[in-house]
Amino acid sequence: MKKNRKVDPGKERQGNGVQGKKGLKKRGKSIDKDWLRRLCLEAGADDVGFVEVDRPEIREEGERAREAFSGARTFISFVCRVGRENLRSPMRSVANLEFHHVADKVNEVGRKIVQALERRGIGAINPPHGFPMEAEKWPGRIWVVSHKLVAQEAGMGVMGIHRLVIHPKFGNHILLGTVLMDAELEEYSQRIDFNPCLECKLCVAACPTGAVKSNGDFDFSACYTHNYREFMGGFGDWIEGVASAGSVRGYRKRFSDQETVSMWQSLGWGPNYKAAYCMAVCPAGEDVIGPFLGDKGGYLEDVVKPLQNKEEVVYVVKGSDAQSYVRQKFPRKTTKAVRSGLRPGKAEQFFEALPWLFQRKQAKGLDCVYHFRLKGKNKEVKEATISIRNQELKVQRGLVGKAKVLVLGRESSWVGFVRKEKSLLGCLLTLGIVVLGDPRLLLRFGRCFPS
Ligand code: B12
Ligand code: SF4
Repeated sequence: MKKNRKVDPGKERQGNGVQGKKGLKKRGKSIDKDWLRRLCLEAGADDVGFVEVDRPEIREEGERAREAFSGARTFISFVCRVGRENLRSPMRSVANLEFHHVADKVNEVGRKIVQALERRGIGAINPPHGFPMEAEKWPGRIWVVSHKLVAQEAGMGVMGIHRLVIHPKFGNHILLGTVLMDAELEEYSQRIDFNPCLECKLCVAACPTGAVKSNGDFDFSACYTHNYREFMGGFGDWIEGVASAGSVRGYRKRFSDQETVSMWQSLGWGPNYKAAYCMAVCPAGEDVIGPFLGDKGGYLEDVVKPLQNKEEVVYVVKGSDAQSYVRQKFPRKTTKAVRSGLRPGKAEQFFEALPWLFQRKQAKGLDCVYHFRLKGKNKEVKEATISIRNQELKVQRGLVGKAKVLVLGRESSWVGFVRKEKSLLGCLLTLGIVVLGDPRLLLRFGRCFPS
């Protein structure tokens, strides 16, 4: 085993004395954990943990980290607290102010850590808290590092039913940051051995779209379509609405004056989230739990009900589970049918995105295996098996087992149809798409993935 030499990190190196990355690796320099922890807390973090980039549990994160910073050896995962009451206000401007402020803080703390490390000859980068992201990878993974997965490994908390990381002390009222560093530590942090989630399901009750399920499932499409209406795909849908409106009257028919102002506000000031109610209501965490344990009924009245009863527009995709959910559960909210803006550019993205778009309720009673065999531009064949049974979806690469429906054809035709740029009839007539099996089963398939 390589013997690591402990560095005296207290000393700042200057001018020519700064060690390059090469020297650092050659000497197998390791950093003192307590010193690094102090540095991060002084930079403004509320808690911090450290994970080796090649930890097998988060292999993909390690690979992505090296893509962004080839020398990456250690993840520094840190959290910054978010003001709870701002988040809980039914006034979203109040919540968004806090979100944006803490997001800036996370970026600033990351930057301060990087600068302090650099001054000591240690290379490091701080990927963004959220935005900007790698937009050219859209609609795939556009983020550099998954802060949640690293945070869990660093012992910063565990993802609750609502998929947010709950810190044992601060609860889920935190935003996360990660610094990638090219030095190693002698000792790394480990996951905490309990889940602070109480399984109280208040997040399920508060979510205006039904995205948070009581069994821990998450309807990505429902959350994304509403909460992110003024981000990425939602913004794209609005722009397409503007382009196709034809006239001022046409535009006004589609969009209210409030929507225009809201979009302007998001563009001018920074995109505004529509909800985040799951985060607002979560009572877990040592510092947070008191009022909930003291008076559960009162907590429900004061924190959960005002959000449930808020009169507001909820953006949903037509025919989605969210559309019927809002109508049933929230009589004071109105739905507006929009497109999510999530659409694939190639077959792989289509297969990859199916789990994010899958609408369980629409799949009721469907028991079918579909085979897709699509030919790409360079004659490359792209195959997948998609099974829907008991309202569960399974996507496998290649053609597996027997299928009731076989979809053959050109990748460009199928993707064009999914993107609503080509009609199915046109594709069938030109043999761009050939469907073998009961066409009604293909229609049912389409209804399971509205976008
Ligand atoms: C993508 C993303 C989203 C997506 C997906 C949410 C999700 N559950 O992952 C959407 C747009 C819906 C979203 C919403 C919100 N987010 Co967000 N988001 C991210 C981002 C960029 C990556 C998350 C991630 O790692 N996903 C992958 C895995 C780990 O997540 P998962 O839960 O297992 O997977 C689900 C989905 O992500 C999806 N999925 C899985 N893989 C992939 C791949 C692709 C390409 C896509 C599109 C989807 C997808 O399917 C899974 C099941 O439905 C991070 C920032 C970052 N760089 O890490 C912030 C982050 C997770 N978000 C955060 C916050 C605060 C929110 C919101 C509260 C936003 C708001 N202010 O309103 C809501 C809460 C929704 C919720 N309950 O999860 C915080 C969470 C803090 C915490 N305490 O945990 C983060 C860490 C930002 C930060 N730096 O603090 N977010
Ligand atoms: S609101 Fe309740 S169920 Fe949801 S994550 Fe928090 S503790 Fe868990």
